[in-house]
Amino acid sequence: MSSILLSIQNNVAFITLNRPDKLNAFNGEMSLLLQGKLDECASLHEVRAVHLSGAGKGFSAGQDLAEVVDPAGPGLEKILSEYYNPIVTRIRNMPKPVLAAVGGVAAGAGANIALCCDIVVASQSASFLQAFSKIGLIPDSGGTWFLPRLVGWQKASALAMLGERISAAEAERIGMIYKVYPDDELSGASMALAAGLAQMPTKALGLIKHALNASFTNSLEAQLALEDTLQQRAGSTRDYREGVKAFMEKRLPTFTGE
Ligand code: T3D
Repeated sequence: MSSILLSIQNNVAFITLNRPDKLNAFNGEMSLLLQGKLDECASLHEVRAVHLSGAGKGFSAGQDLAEVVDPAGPGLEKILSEYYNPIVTRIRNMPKPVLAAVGGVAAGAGANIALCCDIVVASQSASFLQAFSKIGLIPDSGGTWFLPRLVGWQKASALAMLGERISAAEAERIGMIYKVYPDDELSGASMALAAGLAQMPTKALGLIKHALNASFTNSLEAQLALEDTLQQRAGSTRDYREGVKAFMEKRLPTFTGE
């Protein structure tokens, strides 16, 4: 069985991290496979939202530590530049929403791959852990970039340095994730969210992502100019015309992602 599964239903691509006996820890093969599936999702027109989850009881325990102690394994430099960084940039640059459904522990790179998604939901029993400092590393896979933006400098420092495991409820409370659901409701709720996203104006959602990606490094003036440019693009879509027409006709819009 492949360590990454992909199925597409009703315009949603379901990607599953699939090494459940290893808590979906990433090895090189799995990282490269995930990159390939993300490319597929980005290029397939029928895919209008991506749902990322883990098989079994974890989301992902991050790097498979058995691989890093293997003398024949990849070195640290390769692990970041060839495995994790391209995953994070693919998720952030994909012009479609990516939702992470965290149904168990998300640790190390596993946590930060979840946190780089556009919307993160979790089950009540899920947990998040910047495991890096426990083994003498620093948060990677964008952790030092996303964490302060999500939860502020103080919480980010504490989470990164202490490496404490925090509950999904705490992650929601501090703004690290969007929402927590009871364990038996996560799957249905996250699929419904992804299904809803897949019926929305896909190009506008991609442009929202583009604007948010730039917002923390732009000046206000630069961000206003970017909004202006991107709004012109959104305004030239079929979905914008349909949204306004449907509003005027007092009916629900039918968006096609065009
Ligand atoms: O050089 C580099 O490493 C560069 C790469 C950096 C990116 C990274 O992601 S670094 C961070 C790597 N991840 C970790 O350090 C997390 C290590 N795991 C844990 O701290 C705990 O396992 C968890 C908090 C994730 C879960 O705890 P718990 O009590 O729910 O489960 P467990 O019993 O510890 O783990 C279950 C099994 O999964 C266990 O195997 P066993 O004893 O049943 O055969 C455990 O060894 C295995 N496992 C968990 N995490 C990993 C792992 N095996 C390999 N790699 C792992 N990361």
